[in-house]
Amino acid sequence: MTSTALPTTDDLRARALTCLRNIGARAPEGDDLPARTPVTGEPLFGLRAATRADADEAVTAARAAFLTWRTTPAPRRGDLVRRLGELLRDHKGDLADLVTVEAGKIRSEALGEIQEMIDICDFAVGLSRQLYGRTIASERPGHRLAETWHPLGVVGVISAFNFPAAVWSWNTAVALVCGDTVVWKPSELTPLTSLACHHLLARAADETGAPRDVHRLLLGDRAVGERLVDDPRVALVSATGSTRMGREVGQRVAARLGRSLLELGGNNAAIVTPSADLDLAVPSIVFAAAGTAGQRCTTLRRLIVHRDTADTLAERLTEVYGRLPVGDPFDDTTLVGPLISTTALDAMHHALGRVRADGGEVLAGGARRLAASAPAAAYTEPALVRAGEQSGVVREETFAPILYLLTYDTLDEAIALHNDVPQGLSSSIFTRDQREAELFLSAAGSDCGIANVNIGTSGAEIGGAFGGEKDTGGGRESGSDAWKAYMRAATSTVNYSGELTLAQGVSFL
Ligand code: UN1
Repeated sequence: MTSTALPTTDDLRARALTCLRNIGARAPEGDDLPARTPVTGEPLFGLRAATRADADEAVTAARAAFLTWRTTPAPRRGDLVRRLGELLRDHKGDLADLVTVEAGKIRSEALGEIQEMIDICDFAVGLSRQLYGRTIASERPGHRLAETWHPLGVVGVISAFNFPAAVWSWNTAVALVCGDTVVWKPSELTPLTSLACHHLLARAADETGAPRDVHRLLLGDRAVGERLVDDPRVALVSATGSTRMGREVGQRVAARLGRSLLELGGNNAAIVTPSADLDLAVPSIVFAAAGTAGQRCTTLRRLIVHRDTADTLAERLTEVYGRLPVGDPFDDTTLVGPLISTTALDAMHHALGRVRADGGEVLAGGARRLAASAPAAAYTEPALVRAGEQSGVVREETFAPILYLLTYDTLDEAIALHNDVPQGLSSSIFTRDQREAELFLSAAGSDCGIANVNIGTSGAEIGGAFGGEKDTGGGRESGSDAWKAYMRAATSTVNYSGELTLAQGVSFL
């Protein structure tokens, strides 16, 4: 552990209350949903959990709000999101503190998460004046063919603990300017951050004259989420989490012919070629693999290194892994905060056990760091592992800081190895050879939704579309034209010729 002692649970409770008070959110009350902190692994407060009836009522309210929101001009809807962005700027420090208390992120990454929210608000405000449709050349004389994008309805957002605020904002800022209303079921592990976000949005709604019910929050367990998944009034379910969860959500929403947008597991890899600049690659790899204690969906989990470079790179990484400061995420010198729970730690140790059983070797890290003052907290050294050639564990996503090192001889082999996993979120290549980079980015290269060159797999900007293929679920959120998932297109043919001409040359009457 870093030299400073961990804060006490009482300190963390007081800190969370101060943040909520600064934001103006009401203090938590109730006893059926505990708010916890991974910093000490202990409970902070009891909260009141939503019931299934609350979920039904929230959808009814959001649906009613949709009927006025959908005809509010999009640039006026942008006013709400602009105000939200301003409030996020004003309360950046408080929100980041809540993220650190509840998700255990180090301060710099927690601030980065709030910045990501501010960025998407800016993006969405611009988007509110750019919801363009196309006109299409009609095959018939005196006809005009056009598409118009309309709001979709109520969007159910189900989000995960590891980005408790930013992933909500990607969905919500975009959905709101698109004219949708939102019901949010956050992770049970991060209720305080959700309360704060919801409160700021409600305040922005009051100040800009938007209906309060454009956004509803449901703090609750799986049963509450299932209500959103199965409710035919929820036009789109946008869910972030494990592949197992997403497979169930996707199937249930599809059974009622609803739409889903899934952002699920990743098993992200980077290829390091012989021409790579290792001074650039090493810090990029360590941030992507050990940052956020390995708990990003974009975390780097596999490093595919050319055989001639493998030993040098392993040595350099081992040296950095040996001095990564693990400990209190509020301490500015810490780079690796806690895992979310001891269950996550158990999963990590189980995976490392399988690596050893399959003939692999742990090159650095992997040991638990026990804090005497907080025995329930799950601190660990990130692990650097040389994986066995055929080890099945490498193909699975373990949501913890384990980086598997694999070697290759030809780039074709590296790309095949890269794509030989069920997931397809993020990827990168470190090379100074343009041919190698272009091949990796081509249709014969990475099969992921995100493919980078000379940068790690995590830490994407909001301007691009975010999401991945295969078991990652196929959804795209955030920037580019991801907004189209939150709207429906109507195609219109207008005949201004005074004559009936049928398409495809059909004659009738
Ligand atoms: C996630 O882990 O669910 O690219 C989202 C990144 C962040 C978002 C991660 N911008 O790592």
